[in-house]
Amino acid sequence: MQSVLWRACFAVVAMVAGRAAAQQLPPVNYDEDKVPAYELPDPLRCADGSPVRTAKDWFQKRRPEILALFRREVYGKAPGKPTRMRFEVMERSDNALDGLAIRKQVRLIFDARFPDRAMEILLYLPRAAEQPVPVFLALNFRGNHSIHPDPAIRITTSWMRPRRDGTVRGNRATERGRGAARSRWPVEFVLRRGYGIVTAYYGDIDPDFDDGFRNGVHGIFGPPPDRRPPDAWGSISAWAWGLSRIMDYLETDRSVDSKRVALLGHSRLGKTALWAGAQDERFALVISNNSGCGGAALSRRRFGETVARINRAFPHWFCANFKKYNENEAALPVDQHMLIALIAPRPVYVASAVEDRWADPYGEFLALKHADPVWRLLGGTGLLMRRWPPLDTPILGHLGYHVRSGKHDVTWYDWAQYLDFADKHFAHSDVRPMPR
Ligand code: GTR
Repeated sequence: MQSVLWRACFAVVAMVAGRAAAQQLPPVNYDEDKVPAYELPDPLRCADGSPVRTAKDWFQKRRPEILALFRREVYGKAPGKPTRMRFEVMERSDNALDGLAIRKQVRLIFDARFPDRAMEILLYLPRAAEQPVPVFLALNFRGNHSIHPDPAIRITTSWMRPRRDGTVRGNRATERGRGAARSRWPVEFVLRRGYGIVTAYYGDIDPDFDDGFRNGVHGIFGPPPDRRPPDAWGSISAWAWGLSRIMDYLETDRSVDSKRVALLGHSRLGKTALWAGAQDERFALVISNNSGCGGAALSRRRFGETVARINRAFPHWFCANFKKYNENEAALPVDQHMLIALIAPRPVYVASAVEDRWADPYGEFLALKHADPVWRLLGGTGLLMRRWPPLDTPILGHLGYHVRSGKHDVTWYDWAQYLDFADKHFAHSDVRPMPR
């Protein structure tokens, strides 16, 4: 009897050890002393070794080079603007939220041949505004109806991750989810500051699971799942592409000032906001909230989540080429400071949360710091602090930063800083596009 038990124990131990060996990932590092020595690629030196000395060198040579590297090696290449895209206004009220707002719900059909694959955009605009208003644009995780209890918000019918709290049943959102994410969306607060809020459910663009790229916009625009090149777009690229399509809509809406769109994203959607802002220069200001690995945090530090861990947990987020850098970050031709640099000279705000060690808060600050020379080259103020600032002490230059106390989340504190940052830049004329 005893020997049977021993054998069973041995088998379990062997199975666990075997699995660990197959994964071959070192333990997650949260110790600053164990961050490996690394050398970052220089954003201001071209692949051929020539230095970037002028705005022209940056815009005509180095920026396109870096953009191409991120497309090929990290996120994958997305198609352009679809030719058969259509917008339909589904609902509108000039007296929403007790008279504070105009509400619009617009259905964006990516391709008229696939009328069922559509994204619903929800807009709240301050009713008191007499001119086109600046807006905050951010995708949401749980459906448009989750951002506010307003009963008029349409509930998405797109796939949603199951949840035990009754807000999703059988992969479909339910009425119970109405307002469920409101702590992250201070709608009235933003409207009273004179900004609109624009949102859409990220799963309307591409459902967030690995289905071999059949559903969502990958299924419409290809490439076919069995013929995907290693630089084909992953889900982050798809969501970023969706943000550009929302911008296409905003450019047609005369109540919105499309030259003053602040793009915001949290976590995986923070990675997405940075990538969208890097590619699409129509976004005037970009905010990354706790975006971490593959977002604002430097990959080479291997602190918290690493390239290998993110690729294993979310094989559909990045392009296939990115897997070459699992446990091999030094071979990356870029690091995430260069993603931020692609947004220059437009203002960028990176926000960390000190307890969010998985996202490497200090690594997020360092990426911003190493992006700073590009703002300085282009005549911006850059980052106004060389050292990691104390907790809850925002820095507001052309580059904004804070490390908030608390956890991985979007809070009113975060929003309050973003509103101040947007006020500062949207009210001043010093954020005009640089000469080319
Ligand atoms: C985590 C992931 C992070 C971050 C986060 C989120 O599981 O490891 O990179 O994106 O999800 O988006 O909530």
